[in-house]
Amino acid sequence: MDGKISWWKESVVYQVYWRSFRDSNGDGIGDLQGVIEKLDYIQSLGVTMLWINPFNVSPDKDNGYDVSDYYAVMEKAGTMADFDLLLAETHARGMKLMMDVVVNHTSNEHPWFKESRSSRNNPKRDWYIWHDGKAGNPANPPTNWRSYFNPSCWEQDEATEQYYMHSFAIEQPDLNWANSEVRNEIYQMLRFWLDKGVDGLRLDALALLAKPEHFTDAEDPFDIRYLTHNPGLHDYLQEMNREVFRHYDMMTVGEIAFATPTTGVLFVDEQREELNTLFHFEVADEMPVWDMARFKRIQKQWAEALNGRGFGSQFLNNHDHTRQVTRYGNDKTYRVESAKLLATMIHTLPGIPYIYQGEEIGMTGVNYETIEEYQDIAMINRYEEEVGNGKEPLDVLRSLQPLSRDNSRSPMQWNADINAGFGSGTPWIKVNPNYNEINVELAERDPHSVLAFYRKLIQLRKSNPVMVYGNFTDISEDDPHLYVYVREYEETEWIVLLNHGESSRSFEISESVFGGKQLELKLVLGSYEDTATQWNDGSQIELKPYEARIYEVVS
Ligand code: TEU
Ligand code: CA
Repeated sequence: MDGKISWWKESVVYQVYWRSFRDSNGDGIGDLQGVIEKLDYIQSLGVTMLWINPFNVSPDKDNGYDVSDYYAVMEKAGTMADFDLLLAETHARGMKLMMDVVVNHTSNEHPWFKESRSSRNNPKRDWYIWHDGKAGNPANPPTNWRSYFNPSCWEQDEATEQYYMHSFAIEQPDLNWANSEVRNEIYQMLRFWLDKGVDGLRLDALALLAKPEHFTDAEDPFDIRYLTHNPGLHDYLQEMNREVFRHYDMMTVGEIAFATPTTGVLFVDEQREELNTLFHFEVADEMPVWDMARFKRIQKQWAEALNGRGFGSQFLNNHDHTRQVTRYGNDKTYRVESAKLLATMIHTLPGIPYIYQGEEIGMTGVNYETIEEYQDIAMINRYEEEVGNGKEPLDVLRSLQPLSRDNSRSPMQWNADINAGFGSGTPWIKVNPNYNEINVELAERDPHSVLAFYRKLIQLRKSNPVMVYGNFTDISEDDPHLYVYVREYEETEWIVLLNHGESSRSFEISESVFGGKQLELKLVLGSYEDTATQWNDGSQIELKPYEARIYEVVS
């Protein structure tokens, strides 16, 4: 990896889903003051940047991803003064702040949309995507396309009889990026926040900005890839870079659904001047359960595609997925061990590591008993659709629970007090009943906790550029449980050994990989306590269940 050295590549990002983090005023909803209260804790982790989910004014149909005023703070979150204080206090602690901006769509209550829908010849009509019914028949939607959250991405509007497009909920109409007035409004809005001192932008649903060239039926409407990666997308991003990004010392990360290594590199190739980094979803959206062979293939292909050209990200879940230890580890017998193993992997693979709040104490997914306890619009709409199609309600509930987005949205578990220390009011979403055993206070008292291990991993990254800039070589090939790879940078060579399995396994480090030299290894970090610090006897390395080790090659 011979790309340039940049501060943002050295980031470790902590994602704060503020409404579930800490409620400062007892109304049951987390808020910006709550984040401020916990900034010392966040700083104590060693992370360099916070990603704050959307807090702009919003009717909150999709937890803030439906914005009705980009220039103000929603009441639940607090005030603009709270935001300014959060930014200042974050900076005062030597950390940076990344905002989450939603530019593919607005809320249907945004004044732009209200104008746009008011008549066919309103000056803002073209700011959204309006179409007649199929073959001129107002009774038929223009195409058979689905949205992420509904059976159709089209909603007919009474006033004008036309349909508007919404890639997500009905209350989230898509902006028309082909219209330069729209683009300029968005650029101006981004500058407003960057001028305040925001250091980074996480750009929501970017793959969807450009719409399909032809509005014709899809062969398989369930394969919604047609909503993404359409012609014109890269022109918009290059323009956004020229108009906004390059004028600030900032970091950008694009949420790029359905990016493959081949298409993904086009967003982050340093020569192309679009984005700094991206999230791809080949794991979190597309790999429902742990699959080592598949995961290795994904990592290898991305590392090859990005090598020397651009920079990626590492995460196993965000606020849209179930928690990683539940989905990809073992959240019962090996909760602590598997949480440490997954953490080691995310922090040692190439790319910027993202920690989703609560992951650092090994929080687990939830299982609410009834559909009424779920809050997520994606889950609720899908439930209604399937029950409406005649399926057994309980079967539908059971089938949707494992991947429900609410799995990661239950309140942060601070201690064993009421509501897990989240706040005094009844939380907007139920706490996970396991908060008596899994919480920050307990983790702080235990030197072998998941939390203590995260702190060590994060510190390592700060003093070892090999973790950021090192080359990546997988030396475990197709072993179904062991993942072993080498990172190499200048004179430093690290070997990472991970046993993603519930029995002990051994690995022989073939010396041919290291040019036939007699290996001597020094332990950098191990997830079990009793690991010898030196290894030089040439025998196999034996790893316990879910054990993770990082070695430095000394000779
Ligand atoms: O998610 C958009 C997205 O493209 C999906 O791939 C997402 O990963 C999916 O919901 C997983 O189940 C973003 C936000 O992260 C999400 O919270 C919003 O609901 C969505 O955009 C609409 O703004
Ligand atoms: Ca509150």
